[in-house]
Amino acid sequence: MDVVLGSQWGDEGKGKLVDVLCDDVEVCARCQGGNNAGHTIVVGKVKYDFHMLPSGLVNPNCLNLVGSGVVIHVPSFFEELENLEKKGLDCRSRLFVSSRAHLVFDFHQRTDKLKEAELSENKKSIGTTGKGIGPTYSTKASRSGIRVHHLVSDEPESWAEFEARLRRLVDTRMKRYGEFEYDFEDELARYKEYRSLLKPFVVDSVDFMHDAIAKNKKILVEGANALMLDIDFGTYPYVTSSNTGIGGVLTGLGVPPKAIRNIYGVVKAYTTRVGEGPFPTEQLNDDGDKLQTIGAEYGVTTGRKRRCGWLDLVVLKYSTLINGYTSLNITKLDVLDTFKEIKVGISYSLHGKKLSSFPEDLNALAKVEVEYVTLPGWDEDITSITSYEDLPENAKKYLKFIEDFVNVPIEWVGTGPARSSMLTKK
Ligand code: 2SA
Ligand code: GDP
Ligand code: MG
Repeated sequence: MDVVLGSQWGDEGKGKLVDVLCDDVEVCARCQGGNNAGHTIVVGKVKYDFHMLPSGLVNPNCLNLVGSGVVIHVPSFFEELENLEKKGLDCRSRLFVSSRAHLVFDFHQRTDKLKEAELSENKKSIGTTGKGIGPTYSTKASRSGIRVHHLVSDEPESWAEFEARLRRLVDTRMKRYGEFEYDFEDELARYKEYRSLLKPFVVDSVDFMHDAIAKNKKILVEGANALMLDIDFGTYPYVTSSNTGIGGVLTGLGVPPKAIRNIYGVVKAYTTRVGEGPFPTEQLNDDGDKLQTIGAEYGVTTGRKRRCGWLDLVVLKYSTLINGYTSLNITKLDVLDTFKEIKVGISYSLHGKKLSSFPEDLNALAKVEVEYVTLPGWDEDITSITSYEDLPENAKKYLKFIEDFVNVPIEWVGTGPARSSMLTKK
């Protein structure tokens, strides 16, 4: 089993690597997150946007699992499925959903926005996607959540229990946020229909994964979001609500660590972040604007402009310590083509003293001074280059600098959005 993980603040281009690797993968599994994630995959002239469904669906021979650690908004699940079908993908027989995954309801999405509005009064909003991710993981952790099996169970008492659980959940949220607009009966009626619609997709994902492992199937796990958004190791509280690092693979799929072979870290050649929170190498200047424009840095889910800055190797080193990458995919190198000089953050200082580790305290992180090295650009269009050896010398030096700094080999380099724009370095 191999794993693809985001090493920065997301949108590194994980979806594209998953698509490239899925050429000969038999099972592709999502382990955490929900439809807050967004991956764009470009195959020929067709552009696919994925949110909650695994990117392995693009490959017609690949089975796809939405694992137990994922949170599922059922209407969005079907909407995404139908959109992929409209683009010609035959998905239904290859898509499976864990019975243990938690459900996101419309009231979770409503309260996500209400909480953000509350926080914004003190200028402390997180900048969530508004997809109900935080509220759903909260109800999961407080043991009042509703899982897929609660919805689809055939036990005669299950529907009444589902209704009671949902009512209790809505009542507690109304107590917390006041009487927000929400049509309980309408939501309940819709779920009565979703029951039979969702059922054919539902599996015991522990059996599903362990059967695939026992049969030695080629499995790829697709991480969503990224390490710096991890609920434990990211820039808390400006994070998402799941474990986006390697830990989330184990807890989200119910597989043992020894089943994992390669851990691929996806690293954008610069850094982006959507939403609020500290970002030490952010460039609020022409360089940042240029990265944003050339990189077409807009959120796939919300359309928000992504904040942009230089590559931060302090972040990448921290991320490597936690996730243990066996190799890296540097993506969007082509976006740097026209920069005369490229900066890379290599250390942080606080009050004049170099820090030995990534600060957990956001007051400290907000004040760090970043030490940069400046590397020469290559001033050449690399988008039509087809082999790693043919990259300009300065581009190779840039890559070597990253490799040496984090001591992890680079295996792939992205030079454009298309599936074919991926150089392999062996
Ligand atoms: P949430 O909605 O509770 O998970 O938001 C919490 C924080 O996590 C960030 N987050 C993301 N950051 C980058 N990309 C994400 N996916 C979309 C994309 C985002 C979009 O691929 O572009 O379209 O805006 C993603 N999802 C969550 C979020 O910005 C908050 O900082
Ligand atoms: P993910 O969430 O990590 O899968 O990444 P996203 O799909 O949200 O964002 C990455 C964006 O960059 C997508 O629009 C991709 O099509 C695009 N992309 C991926 N790799 C490359 C690359 O090497 N060069 C360029 N120019 N674009 C890329
Ligand atoms: Mg994304």
